[in-house]
Amino acid sequence: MALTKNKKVLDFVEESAALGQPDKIVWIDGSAAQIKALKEEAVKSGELIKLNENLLPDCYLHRTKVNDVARVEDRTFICTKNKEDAGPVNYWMDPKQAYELASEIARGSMKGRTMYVIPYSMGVVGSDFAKIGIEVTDSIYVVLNMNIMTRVGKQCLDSLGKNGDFIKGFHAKCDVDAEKRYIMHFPEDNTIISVNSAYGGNVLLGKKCFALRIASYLGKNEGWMAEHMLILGVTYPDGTKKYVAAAFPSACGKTNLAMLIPPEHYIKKGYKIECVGDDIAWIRVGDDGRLWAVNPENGFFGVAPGTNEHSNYNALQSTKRGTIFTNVALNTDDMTVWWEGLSKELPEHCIDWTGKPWNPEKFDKKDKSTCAAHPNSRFTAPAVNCPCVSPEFNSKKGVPLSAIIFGGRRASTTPLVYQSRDWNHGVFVGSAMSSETTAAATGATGVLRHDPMAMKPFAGYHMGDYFQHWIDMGKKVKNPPKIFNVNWFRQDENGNFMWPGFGDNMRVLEWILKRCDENPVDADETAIGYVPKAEDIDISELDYDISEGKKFDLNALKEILTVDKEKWYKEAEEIENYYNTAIRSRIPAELWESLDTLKKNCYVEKPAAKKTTAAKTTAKKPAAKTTKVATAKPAAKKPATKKSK
Ligand code: GTP
Ligand code: SPV
Ligand code: MN
Repeated sequence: MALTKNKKVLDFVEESAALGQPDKIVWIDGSAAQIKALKEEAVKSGELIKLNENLLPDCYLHRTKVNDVARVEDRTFICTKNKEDAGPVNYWMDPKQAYELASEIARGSMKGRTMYVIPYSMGVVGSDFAKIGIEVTDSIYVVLNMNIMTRVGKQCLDSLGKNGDFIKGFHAKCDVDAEKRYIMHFPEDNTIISVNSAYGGNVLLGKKCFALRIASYLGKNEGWMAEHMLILGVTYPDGTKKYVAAAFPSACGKTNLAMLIPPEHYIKKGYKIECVGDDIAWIRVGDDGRLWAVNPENGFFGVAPGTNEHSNYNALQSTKRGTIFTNVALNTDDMTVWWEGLSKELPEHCIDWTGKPWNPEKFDKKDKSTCAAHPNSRFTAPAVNCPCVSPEFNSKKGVPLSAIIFGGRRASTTPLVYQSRDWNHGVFVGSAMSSETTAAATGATGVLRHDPMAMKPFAGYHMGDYFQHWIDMGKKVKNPPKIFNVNWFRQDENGNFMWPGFGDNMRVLEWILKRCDENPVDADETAIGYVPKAEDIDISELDYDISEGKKFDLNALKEILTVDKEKWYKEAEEIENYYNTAIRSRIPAELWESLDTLKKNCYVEKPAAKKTTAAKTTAKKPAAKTTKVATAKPAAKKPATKKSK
């Protein structure tokens, strides 16, 4: 029975049913009894495997099809009326064509099945931040995951009232045919359509589709921000709390940083880290002129491989009850789960993520095809399970941000940490982010690619406009957070990580927050921004072997704090190339200015280099955008030569 009188909701459900033609429609009210019954049904059909009730109470394993294990960026579309509004780094489809294509694919695909109607809220129901979505789906897996990841149930419909608007989400598994898989976004219609997938980010429509792609578009129009960021709180020995948000690309350490356990001596002094969110932040300007952030989600959809007691105790604890595991291995000795990195010992009797018996003797760490768990296998765990979940997790007004941190996987060039000179320069630093690709999306891994603000796959509109929105937001905040960049992934010549990472990232966080103090700790001004004096990062009681016989020490720290001007000049040229060839238009003048400064700062005159200095150090921006920049600074650049399109 319908749970609402909201005509718009009823119409959407009716239209969806007319398309999918399910045998039955079930409204999800979010009650424990209903969820329990759905779990039982999914176990019966084999969609879920029940795990050991004593060791992992109320936990289940789900395996997806082997062609359906990650987000599919090349099949993810932004469908705006004007192609230019989707921008150059998104895939675009004409909305009319997209609706037709989706209808053709989904028509009748729910025959013989049930269509579930999931009313959910991103954000605490009834708070200023909260937005309601309705997802219809023919997958129980989706219902159960959405029930963990978002706030689901009748209260969401109640908060909509008779007339309220919501984000429409239509999901149909169809045949899980990769060739006909489409994840479509219609920001101008508040609509999302997903067909032929049954995996995480492609089908849990509240997450990336709504809370980032649609929400970033809403945020631009309404004056707030939707970002791919964790949010954490640091408690100091005197009880003071400070909050930071950090944007790292997928599988680059957000969940880990959000839940970190500080080194022993910090804990003894009384430091504590609390997790507000591990993936998404919605950010608004508060009455006090600061930026305030909430995590709109209600659970964690975290990367399983590499998660263990030592690397991320809090995440592991979060998975101990009420969790759904996707594509991890099943330990048949005790009906628990396993993944690479969970323990040093390999389980003797295990079924791999594809459902086949796994032979530990054939396991080769370097060969992903021998892995028991898929590299992008995940856990869906309720946030309440997390031992370090913040008391502010359910706060309606969110938490005030002292710092925003950008970061990525960079084997070289990018130092452990540096601070931008100001907000606009910080926006430049975010826009210039590159990171090595990971298993979170289909395609090659380990390839360096530009991923501005970790939003390349998630900005629901033109990337140049997105940069402009960041610049504009800076003008609205009286007390903006300071902006930093970190890199936990610097490698030595043999490919060893030079920084211990994980809990030890606390040492960098501490420096970052000291830079946000009224009387900030000193720093070196370099070509790229402020870099710590090595002595100001606490490396006491640190025991880390970079490689056999090479311990991490002050010299190693100095090494990963160095800024190599030559490398950075190349980096600047690369950023310029990215601006010019990938983004092309709508890039704010302020970013060109920062790029010019970077080039100038890093230019090292070589004996062989003749009188080309000026030409070399001036960013080549499209002519249309130059006027402002060219007159902005006395260090006048040569007029740009490149024509804008
Ligand atoms: P998404 O959920 O895809 O957005 O990923 P995420 O950004 O939350 O990444 P997560 O914290 O799950 O970490 C992904 C991978 O990076 C895991 O294999 C971690 O073990 C590894 N990792 C995280 N933090 C660090 C670190 O500080 N150093 C190193 N070397 N590896 C890390
Ligand atoms: C990411 O890839 O950034 C994720 C996983 O958080 S997914 O929900 O699949 O997008
Ligand atoms: Mn993510």
